[in-house]
Amino acid sequence: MHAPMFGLSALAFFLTTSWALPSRPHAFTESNNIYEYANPTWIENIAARSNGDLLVSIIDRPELRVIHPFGHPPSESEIHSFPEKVSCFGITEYKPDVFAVLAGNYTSKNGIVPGTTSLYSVDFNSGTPVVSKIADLPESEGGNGMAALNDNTILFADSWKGNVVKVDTGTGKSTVAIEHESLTPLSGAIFPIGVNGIKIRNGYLYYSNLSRATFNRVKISAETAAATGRFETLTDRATGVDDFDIATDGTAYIALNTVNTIAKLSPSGDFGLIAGSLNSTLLPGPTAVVVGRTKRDKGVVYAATSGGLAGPINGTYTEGGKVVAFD
Ligand SMILES: *[C@@H]1O[C@H](CO)[C@@H](O)[C@H](O)[C@H]1NC(C)=O
Ligand SMILES: *[C@@H]1O[C@H](CO)[C@@H](O)[C@H](O)[C@H]1NC(C)=O
Ligand SMILES: *[C@@H]1O[C@H](CO)[C@@H](O)[C@H](O)[C@H]1NC(C)=O
Ligand SMILES: CC(=O)N[C@H]1CO[C@H](CO)[C@@H](O)[C@@H]1O
Repeated sequence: MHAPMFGLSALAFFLTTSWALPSRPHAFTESNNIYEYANPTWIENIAARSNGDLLVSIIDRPELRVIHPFGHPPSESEIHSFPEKVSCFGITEYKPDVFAVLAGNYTSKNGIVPGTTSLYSVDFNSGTPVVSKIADLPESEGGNGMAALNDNTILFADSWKGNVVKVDTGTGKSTVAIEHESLTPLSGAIFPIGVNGIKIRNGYLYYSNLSRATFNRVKISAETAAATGRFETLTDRATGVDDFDIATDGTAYIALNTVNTIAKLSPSGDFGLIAGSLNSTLLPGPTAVVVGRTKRDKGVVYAATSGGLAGPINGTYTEGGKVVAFD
């Protein structure tokens, strides 16, 4: 139960054989690498559009980009660059084909500049993406993962303060929605990052906490996002945990950034490593995960990586951030 479910070579075999199945024609290239950027490029977050395009945010440049995974070969381009910012963080869809994106000033050398994060809207409905600012967030230290409570309310994780903030997309007003010890950074941690990724499923807010190595959930109000139940830690073995996604069957796929691995937490509570390993170059520094949402990529889990910038493979190897698909 605690051990990896299968090793790297078994996974590679699984990937190459499953890609060749006729039920999934032309969906992907033979390789499980969908797209790899130049080194250095830290992909921070990933979200899927309803047409299958993958939106990725870059943390070492203030860019939101798009990868077309079904192309031959897959291609990518820039959606928007935020010249008034240094980095891009979380992405979440809050209305059909309208995404919220966080951008602010973060560098791996100096960390976050408190109060520099802003929330933007990126609307794809007219064909050409229309970018507008929803709100500046001067009271937050910085924003990270995001989830939409409804089409007028966005929640984001302030990883450094260790709370969850809600933003009214109409007025731009932001207020702290959830505070609890399990959201806070552990004092003395190497990375003082508390709540990291967040997702809302079946009335629960699921959240990871990097410095505490936990994956947690709490029942929240559908109107106010206030916690209405007890805070449950589902696993405290999520070393290096970053962002995650939850499939329709309730399985959570969780990026373990510093150990170069993707873990899986089943609805029954079984936790195991499913892809990558500490010294493998399959997934250097996975940061976020998204489950495919079209017919063509049903059952596919995409992982985005930092290229190992926070912790090079065997202490030396880094590469450009990439998006990898597995089944
Ligand atoms: C944030 O970064 C932008 C773009 O580099 C810069 O113009 C701005 O002064 C920075 N703000 C702070 C408070 O560091
Ligand atoms: C990974 O690499 C490190 C540094 O080279 C080494 O100490 C460690 O034993 C390796 N671990 C595994 C599981 O191969
Ligand atoms: C580190 O890993 C990279 C990628 O697998 C490999 O090319 C390199 O030889 C390794 N270096 C050491 C010192 O193990
Ligand atoms: C591993 C770890 O830090 N676990 C902590 C998770 O958060 C709860 C508080 O909600 C602590 O009690 C655990 O020690």
